[in-house]
Amino acid sequence: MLGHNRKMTGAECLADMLAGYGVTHVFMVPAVLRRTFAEMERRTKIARVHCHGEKSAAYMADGYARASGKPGICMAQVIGALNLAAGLRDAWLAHSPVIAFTGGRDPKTKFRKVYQEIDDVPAFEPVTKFNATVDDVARIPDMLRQAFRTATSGTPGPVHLQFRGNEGQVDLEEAEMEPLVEAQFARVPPFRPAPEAAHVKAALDLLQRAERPIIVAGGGVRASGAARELVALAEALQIPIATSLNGKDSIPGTHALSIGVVGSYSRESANRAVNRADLVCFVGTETGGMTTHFWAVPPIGTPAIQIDIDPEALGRNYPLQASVLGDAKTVLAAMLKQADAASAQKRAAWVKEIATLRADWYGKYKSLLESEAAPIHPARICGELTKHVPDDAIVIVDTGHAGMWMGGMYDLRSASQSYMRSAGHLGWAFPAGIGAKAACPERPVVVFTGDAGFWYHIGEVETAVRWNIASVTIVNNNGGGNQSKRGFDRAYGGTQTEQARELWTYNPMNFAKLAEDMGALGIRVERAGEIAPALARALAAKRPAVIDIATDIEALAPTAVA
Ligand SMILES: Cc1ncc(C[n+]2csc(CCOP(=O)(O)OP(=O)(O)O)c2C)c(N)n1
Ligand SMILES: [Mg+2]
Repeated sequence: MLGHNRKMTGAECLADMLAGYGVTHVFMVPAVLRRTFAEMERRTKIARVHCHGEKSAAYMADGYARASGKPGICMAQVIGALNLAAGLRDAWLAHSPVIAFTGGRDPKTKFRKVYQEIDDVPAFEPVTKFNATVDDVARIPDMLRQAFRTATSGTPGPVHLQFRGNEGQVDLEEAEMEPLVEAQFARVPPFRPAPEAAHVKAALDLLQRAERPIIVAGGGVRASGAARELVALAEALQIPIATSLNGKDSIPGTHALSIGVVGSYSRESANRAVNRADLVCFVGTETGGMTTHFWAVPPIGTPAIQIDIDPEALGRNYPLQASVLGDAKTVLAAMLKQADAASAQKRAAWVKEIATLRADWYGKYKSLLESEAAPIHPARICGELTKHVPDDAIVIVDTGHAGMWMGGMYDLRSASQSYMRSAGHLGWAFPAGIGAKAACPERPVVVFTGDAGFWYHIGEVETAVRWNIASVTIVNNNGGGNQSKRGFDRAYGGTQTEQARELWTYNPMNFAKLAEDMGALGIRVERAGEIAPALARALAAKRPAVIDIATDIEALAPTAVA
């Protein structure tokens, strides 16, 4: 069809195409596409990272994708397919371009009770943008191109390809093929659709007329790489910025116009500011329950405008006075070009109010951020990370209390720092950190997780050591999943019984020792003053490191203000 076909095996074609797309690592549990792995070794430099579970392989691919903007590849044979599907759910929720390959049914044998086989395809449906089968070897090139095109285009997201044969043995067959790569779809975003001029003007007019406008920036800002334009527009017009958890790295927390993460896992100054606004400008956020504290912040009915690359996102949860369809970076650059900086004058009182909200928050939490308590208060870990995480670091955070502590209390100091968080799955952050470090070996990667979150995929310490993928993992070790404490208090009608703790606590554990046994650097921290030196030592070690911090099981993260 394209004129450069040649006879080759599916495995040769797949290996060449993955290398052509710039894939450096794939994450998997064998046995799937075995011949392709052999061809990768012969023909490419792709690292074939063999993991301890399909879910963590998917999380590594997800971390790889979010850190680099390049699709992350994960794989499973037929019996592991649903474990892999489970791992795609966070990528789906976070709009991360992960491509999953599985082995699957052969028409020659299906419905005959083939060993290990069920029909896996439907289970991928709710967690993918494109869920398809490769039934004929000659379809490998066009289906792989479609996988990359779909994963990276529009609002990015996961894709699943099931290759024929329980181990994807279709890769052994030969056909006339061309391993053509469309480099444009090798990373997010492949296109930057420009907005309609009238829509830009309408949104800008509203922003410039407003006296207390606020921007709520989401993950679409990071996918578009639009942080610079966002902050420049905010500065020109003097508009404060709150972010979703997924958009936390849209603006450094130390910036005077940054008011923090808004919503449920949030900073109270952000919720107060958003609820005081006379106009909310949503940029690249799906205005979901977590970001809006279930549509209470701001309340529905607050005047709103929205910028998004997905037309179906515009106005989904908040009636809009103006909507702009387009790539965030392109839209914000167009707005900046036409912005009337003189209009900033009328927002001087609002900016002062924001400064007061900022100062009040730091005043209220200073003693916790600097706490000398032993066992250590988790807020102190956040305070130390704000000060000591390197300028070019990627910070990766688990969910639950980890998401609350870090979302609310940690500040990025510079525009060159990145922040990624679990979209809801406990246990995501540690493997995601391995994937992120694989994608960006030159950048420091610092993971923050609770102990319950770390237990999930602790076997992957061995994987990180085997591949010398030197992420640094900080375990907020309080001996249980203490986010559950409040919920069980409520369930027991106020105060839970002593026995109820069996529902959410564990045996004490020294994760530093476990990490050392698996070949990583392990550092145990029991005094707040030891956190910064431990981080410095772990980052300098250039090998996988686990910092186990003994923290207070009674410390509960502040809940959202509405
Ligand atoms: C896959 C999954 N299962 C269950 C939960 C519910 N959950 C949220 S936080 C949490 C406990 C977290 O414990 P830990 O990681 O130790 O953090 P801590 O709250 O103790 O700081 C649980 C069970 C979840 N978010 N994801
Ligand atoms: Mg815990």
